[in-house]
Amino acid sequence: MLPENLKKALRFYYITDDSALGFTPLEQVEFAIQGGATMVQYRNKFFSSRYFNEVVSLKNLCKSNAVPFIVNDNILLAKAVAADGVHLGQGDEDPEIARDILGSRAIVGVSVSNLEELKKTRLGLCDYIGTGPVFATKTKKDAKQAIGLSGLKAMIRESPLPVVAIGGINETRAKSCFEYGASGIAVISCISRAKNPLQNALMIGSACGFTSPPGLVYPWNKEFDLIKKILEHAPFENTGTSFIKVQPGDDTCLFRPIKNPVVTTDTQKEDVHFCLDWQTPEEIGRKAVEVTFSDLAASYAAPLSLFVNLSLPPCISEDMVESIYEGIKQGLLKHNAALGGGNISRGNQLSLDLFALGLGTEIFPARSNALPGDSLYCTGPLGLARAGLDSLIRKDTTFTKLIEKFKSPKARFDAAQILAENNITCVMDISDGLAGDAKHIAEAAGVTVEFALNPGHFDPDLVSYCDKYDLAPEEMFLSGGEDYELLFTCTPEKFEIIKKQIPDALQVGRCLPFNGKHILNLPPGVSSFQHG
Ligand code: 3NM
Repeated sequence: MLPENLKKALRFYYITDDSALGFTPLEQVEFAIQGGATMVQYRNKFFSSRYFNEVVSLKNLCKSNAVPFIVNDNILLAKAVAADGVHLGQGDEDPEIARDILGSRAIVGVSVSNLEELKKTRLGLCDYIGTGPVFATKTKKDAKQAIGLSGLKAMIRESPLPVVAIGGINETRAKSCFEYGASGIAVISCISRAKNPLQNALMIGSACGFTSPPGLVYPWNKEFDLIKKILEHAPFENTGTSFIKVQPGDDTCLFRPIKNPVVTTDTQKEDVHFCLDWQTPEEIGRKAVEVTFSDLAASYAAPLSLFVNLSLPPCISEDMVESIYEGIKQGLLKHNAALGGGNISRGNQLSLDLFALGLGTEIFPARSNALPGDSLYCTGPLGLARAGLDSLIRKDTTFTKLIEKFKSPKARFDAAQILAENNITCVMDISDGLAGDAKHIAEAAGVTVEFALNPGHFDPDLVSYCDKYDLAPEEMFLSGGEDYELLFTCTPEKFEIIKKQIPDALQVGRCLPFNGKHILNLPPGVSSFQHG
């Protein structure tokens, strides 16, 4: 999780009570989230497998409310329910094991009750510390003596990580903890054992500075209601002419006959192509449209219609699905395309399968049209999206242009139009990376592509990013995918004309008669193999 998101998530941290008489953990968490809880930890000192389904339901509820879900102590349970992380005590397993099993993106928290423990803890492997008890508590049987606000202050001063205050915290004490510099407060009994837990949760939320509690969102479950809702807002018309004769709602949709129909498909999968930690559901929807339409741009086809099959895990809320569709709608409106239909089904992972129909022209720019003597060009700088993704993985949000390029690529219809006007007949979009995509051209056209990169053409932000992390910009340029620039071939004379209209266009190589190898001049460490 990005540091700024983590700080927000730590603010109101609810921990489930394994000994509350009145309320189940699910009820407790519902109250907490309604009060504004920003993080939930499942803590059950009597855990056994009979509680597994309870943990899955809690995780689903949290995910549908975009609240990170952490498991106390039990790394394997965290892994089994795909929790967002784990919280470890001093006597629990080493944070290194948590990292090995849960990965670098997991949230790893650790309890630290004094400065000696702070020194001993491998903080570099952790994301935050929980410190307490700040005030006396009856909830944790083996709690140490309260450290008070002065103890909290000392810990905050020494800790390089955000500090969450825990132990005996109520609304008034929460405010004091924030005044002393805590990033967050963690509570149990003030909600779980309260006479009016919702009221207490709301008061804690208000002490955390939340003025309007978010309300509770339930995981989606009714496919047809959701489809109906989505269809109410979808664009079905292309302004001007409508190509769809019968709109979705029937089993199929009927198109008017068109000349040169061009068809393409794409898939966007959670944790492969996008990540809900980094991208909002709307951004995911918009990007899905752009990347699918990018294939149409590369074929000189105007987008007409998009079909979307959504596969949803149970933890996704209806709100999230509607936001994904809101992003899709924005993408469709931008390109004057219509929703042709789609389907929603249950799956283990959030994924979008997309299918697009476009109106082609008389020229179909095929990869096989590259000729020896042509040079190889792209319509803009490469490697930016890969560097943006890399920076998100490193939790470095300073390179906003690179991150933007990863999150919000643009299908280059503008450049495609200029290439079409210049009768360029070999074009493809760079989705997998220049090295691999150029190889597709070489193979299809039976030529050898010799790379000829000019380091002076590398984007300055890419260069500074690579300098910062000791990375090779040419490697990002050649193998980083998802820039969605267009790759094309033509004679150097024709390129002179095109360059005037697409000033960012640049040469990346030359096409030679096939000499036994499809690719020449690939720097060591860069592969033309596609990872998909
Ligand atoms: N850990 P309440 S105090 C789980 O000091 C826990 O590390 C603590 O519950 C620590 O909000 C505590 O009901 C119990 O006091 C917190």
